[in-house]
Formats: sequence, C-alpha cells, structure tokens
Amino acid sequence: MSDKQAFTLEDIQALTKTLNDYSYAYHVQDAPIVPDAEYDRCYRALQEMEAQHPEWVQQDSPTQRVGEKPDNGFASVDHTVPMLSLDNAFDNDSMVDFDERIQKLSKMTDITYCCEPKLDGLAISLRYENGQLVRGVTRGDGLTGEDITSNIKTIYSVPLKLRSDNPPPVLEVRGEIYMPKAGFEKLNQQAAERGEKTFVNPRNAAAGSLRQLDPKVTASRPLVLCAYSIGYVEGWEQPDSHYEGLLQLAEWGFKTNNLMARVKGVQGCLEYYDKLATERDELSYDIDGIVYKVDSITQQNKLGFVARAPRWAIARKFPAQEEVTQILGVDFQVGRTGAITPVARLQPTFVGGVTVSNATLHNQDEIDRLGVKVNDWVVIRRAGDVIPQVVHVLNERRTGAEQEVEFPTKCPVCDSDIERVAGEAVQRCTGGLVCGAQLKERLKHFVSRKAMDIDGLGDKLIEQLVDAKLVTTPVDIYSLKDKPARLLAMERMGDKSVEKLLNAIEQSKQTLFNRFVYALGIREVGEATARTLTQYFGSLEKLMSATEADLIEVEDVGPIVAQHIRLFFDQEDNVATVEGLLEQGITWEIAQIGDASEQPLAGKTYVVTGTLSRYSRDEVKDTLIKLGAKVSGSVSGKTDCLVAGEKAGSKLAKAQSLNVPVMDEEALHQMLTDLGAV
Ligand code: JCF
Repeated sequence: MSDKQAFTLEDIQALTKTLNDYSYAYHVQDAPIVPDAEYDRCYRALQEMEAQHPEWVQQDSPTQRVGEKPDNGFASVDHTVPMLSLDNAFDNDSMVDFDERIQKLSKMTDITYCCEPKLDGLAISLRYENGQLVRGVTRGDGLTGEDITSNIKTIYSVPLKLRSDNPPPVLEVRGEIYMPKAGFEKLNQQAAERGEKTFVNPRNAAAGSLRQLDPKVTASRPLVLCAYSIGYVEGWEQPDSHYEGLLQLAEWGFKTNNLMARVKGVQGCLEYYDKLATERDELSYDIDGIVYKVDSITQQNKLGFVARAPRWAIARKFPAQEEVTQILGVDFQVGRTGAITPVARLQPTFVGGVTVSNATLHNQDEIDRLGVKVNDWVVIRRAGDVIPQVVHVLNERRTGAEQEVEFPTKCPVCDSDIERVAGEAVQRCTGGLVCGAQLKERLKHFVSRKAMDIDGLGDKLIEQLVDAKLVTTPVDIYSLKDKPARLLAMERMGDKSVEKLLNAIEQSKQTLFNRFVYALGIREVGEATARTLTQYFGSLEKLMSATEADLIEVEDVGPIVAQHIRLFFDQEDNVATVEGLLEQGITWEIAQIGDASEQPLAGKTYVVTGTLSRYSRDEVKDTLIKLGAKVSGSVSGKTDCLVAGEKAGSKLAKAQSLNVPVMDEEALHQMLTDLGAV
C-alpha cells in the first residue's frame, strides 16, 4: 500500500479474521478455500497495514506467529493437572483383560470406548485464557514441562485464539505435535542437499524442531497439532463424554483426528484395531498404535489412576516397525537395467510383523552416508510392504570386528565390468543381455501384470528357462510352443500347467500399445510414461523414430527420459527384439492408434483411485485409454474426472478441493455400458 490508502481498525480486524479463516480451512480442515497465492497476497496486505498502525496489530494476527527468541531459554512450568502416560497392550488378550478390569471396577457391562490412532509425536499442553493462547508447555516428566510458547505459536494448526464468542475463562488442551510423513521426507531431502544431518524418523524431527531456541527455525518445520483431550477447564460445563469434548475442541478451532470413533465393548476395540492396522501405511502420518479411553468422564473420574497412568485408558501398540539387529554380510544383486544393489544380510529379526533377513543398502552413496560396515549393529525399519531399510548404525556397539563393505568392480553374475556414470549414484553391470541376471529381470518385467500379463510364467520358471538357455530374449517366449517337451522337463511343470502357460502366452499377443511399450523395459519409462508416450505418438514407428527433441515435447518427459528412449531404440538388438515380437504376432487394437480425436473420451484426462469391486483399476485404465482418454496418476486442475472407488483417500480430497468431477464405480459402469465398452 504505497499510496497509503486510509483504513480503519475494523479493516485490520476483518483482514486478520479472513486470513485466520483461510488458515483454519487449510491447516485444520485440510480443505483450502483459496489458492496459496491469494493467501500470500492478503498476508502481505495485512503486514503493510500493521506496519502503518502497529498499535492495531491483533493478538491472533498470523504475523504474530513468529516472534523473537525467548531471552533465557525455556522456563520450567508446573502442569495444572499432571500429564499422564498410557499403559500399553501388545495383544488381544491384554485388551480383553483391560476391558474386564473396567467392567469389574465400574460394575457396568458394554462399556463405550473412544478410539483414536496414537500419533507418534510429542505431547504438549496449551493454556487459553479468555480464548487467547497464553502458554504452550511440553509434557516433560508429566508434572513439570518446558515453556515453548514461542515455538508452539509458529504452528498454524495451533489456534492463537479460540473460535468462539464466549470461550471458557480458562482452558487447557492436550494434544500431540507431529510431523506428517511428506513434510519429514522433504525436510530430510533439503538437509541432505545442504550436506546437513538428517533425522532418523518424523518423531525425532518433531522433537528436534520444538527444541529450537529460535522460533524462526521451528516455523520452517512442517509441524501439526492434533488435540486429544481437555486437560483442565474453568467456567464451562464439560459434557460427560470424552468424544463430545473433542467435538467441542474441533468447534473451537482445533484439529482432532478424523479417524476418532466410539465403539462398544472389547469387540468394538478389536475391530477398530484390525481396520486401522490395514490403513496404517496409507495414513499421511506415523502412528504406533491405538488409544482407547472409557468415554464417560464420570466413569473416568471413578476409575482414577495407578501411578502415572489412568486406569480408564490404554494404548494398544502395533508391532514395532524398527528393530536392532546385526549385519552378517553384504550381497550384490543385479537388477533389470544392470544396476548393482548392495543388500545387507541380517541376523533374522521380527519387525513390522514379519521376520526380516535382508535390507537394502541402495548404493555406494547410501553405504557412505550410513557409514555402515559388515558386523555392525544397526537399526532396521520395515514399514508396510516397503523393502526393509537400514536406518542408522549403533556406533557405540562397535567392537573392532567390523569390516568395510567392498563394492565389486566386476558383475557378480556375468563378470562384466561395473561402471558408474558420472553424476549418478548407481553402478551398473555393462553386460547387457549377456548378463543372466539382467536378462532374468527384464523377462520378469516383460511378463508382469501391468506389462504383457502372462499368467503362469513366474520368477522361478523364468530363472530355469534362462539357466537352461531356452530363453535368451523376450521373443523366445513366443516360440516355447514349439518345445513342449523342454517345458515339461522344468520343475513342477505337468501337462496341465504347460497347456495353461502356452495359452496365456498366446493370449498375451493381443495387447495394448501402452502395455507393449512398458513391457520393453526402457529405463525411466514406467507405466504412466508408457501411456503418455503411446497416446502422444499414436504409432510404434513414430515413437521409434522420434528424436530427443520430439520426445521432450511430450508432457512429463524430460531430457533424461528422452535420452534413455532414444538410446534404447538406437540399439540394434532392441530393434531386433521389437521386430521379432511383432513377427510373433503381437498386436494391439487399431482404435488406439487410429485417429484419436474421433474416440468418445478423446481429450479427456481421467484419474482412477480407491478400491473397485466390479473391475480392477488396471482394467478401468485400459478401457478408458481404448476410449481415447488420457489416464494420469495424480489429480490436478487439468483432470476432467476422478473415478473414485471405496476408501479413496487424498486424491478424492484433492479433486473435491479443485472442483474436479468425481464418478463412483456405479456411474463409471453406466458410462462404460453406454459407450458399449463393456
Ligand atoms: O496420539 C497420542 N500420542 C496420544 C497420547 C493420544 C492420547 O489420547 C493420549 C496420549 C497420551 C496420554 N492420551 C493420554 C491420556
């Protein structure tokens, strides 16, 4: 506002409220109502108005979130009401015991429990006086914590002021401060790029961020507060339900967990656990279990405490995702593109619900970053279906018996040289298809479900076929029909399975252009890129003759991908393989490579998400492509329609926030039926 327009106190108050509403929608409700640019514009406008009239700055102005360093570090503060810890349960039996104890003590049956995911962060207590945030304190030892108000204020999901015209005179809210997985990854990536130390997990990153003396540092960290209980209140009648108390907190502007639920009895608790256990890995934040609380506050008060833990609550823990074990040795595996991956052989350990005996070490850089040696004791992590990782080395356990990891210079499978391309982290075997390992991996990729989809040609059989030199290129798969006796000689192959396999191979010849291109296994060309390429070029000849400059024109294809594609088709044996496959009779529907503009869904971009029951997601994608649509992996402003099955998560939320039309499975089925596609 360089031209100094006149404005009033009311204008500042109104703009402050507008910004806080935007921020609440974004940070608490996860449903932004304006683009970031609009928020930033309003924020700068408020900053300028405040600079002209500092005496009008509102206490809850977003500009007040980042303040000065506290002068004398963090002061100690006694909690009004102690912050309790939780007893743990590790199995169903302990949950049954817990419920029986509650029934006995309260002389009631069918207890109502309030359940919520247990966030893996740090507990804090927030004090509000007449609706204004006055203090934020860490849990500390439960009785005394540290005053970290200046850091807490930088967290946007912490309301500086309650959203109420008559807030309670005093309110203390307890909650967990955590760092969502995506923010954690980004933070670590930035730290790594600057050559700084990375955090081992989101919990440590959250703890480290709150311990910063400079609030500016905390402000730069992606922290979130989720409220989990009312710790203390004056001048307001609490409902006799923990659950309803949380609903009130949500109304006052706090983020509460949207998976929170009330259930009946231990049966309800166990069902809730099973459901969350399957969803755990898809959540945007780490959880380490479920918290169950007796819902009635009257009952809670009657049940009371033992030592520091309430009798009315329990934390049911998931199997640990991190464990300590020893590295017995390091093997080197050769992948489809020749990439050499060091794999740590571990003393087998139960982690994340399974026994793990291997963990990937990725590449030389990762070995250097971890500083890992053979015989080291390490923390390993297995989350969901992700390959187990080595998180860090326990240096204090070193005995002197540790040995450096020696990266080979020759391929352990074919003895060809290993080379490292400048600027790349991976080292590769230069053997190409001479290397049995690369050939096996390429074949496994070629026959996989999203590629040529040849059922019955499993990893074990491929290995045998390659070892027996029956198959030396993908083309050979299609002449197996001339050698049934050789197939019968393979392990666990009978007349029936040979017949089935040969049928599956024949059937795979009728495919889709994008599947074929994906199956070729060109480096950096995944399922989505294969789709984009085939839709852009329309024919194999055009794709094969495209220059790097032509390729860069394709959406999502950058110079590196373009180079890999060109390199692939410049290699004679690759061209020979493609031609050989076509000679074997591989074809795809002409509709796909015909005049795209005449197809019913031409020019439309679809995204498919969630669980479908009538079709598989791949089937739906294939069908949409046949109808001329483009299928993308992520929702954006350019998306024309999101097909959302059950349990659609973030993509559905994003589509809704961008007003992208959403179609459920029924509507999709109707459309495909109307178009005669099914
Ligand atoms: O999410 C949590 N980590 C969490 C911790 C949730 C709760 O409801 C808690 C808690 C610690 C103590 N409740 C208590 C009483």
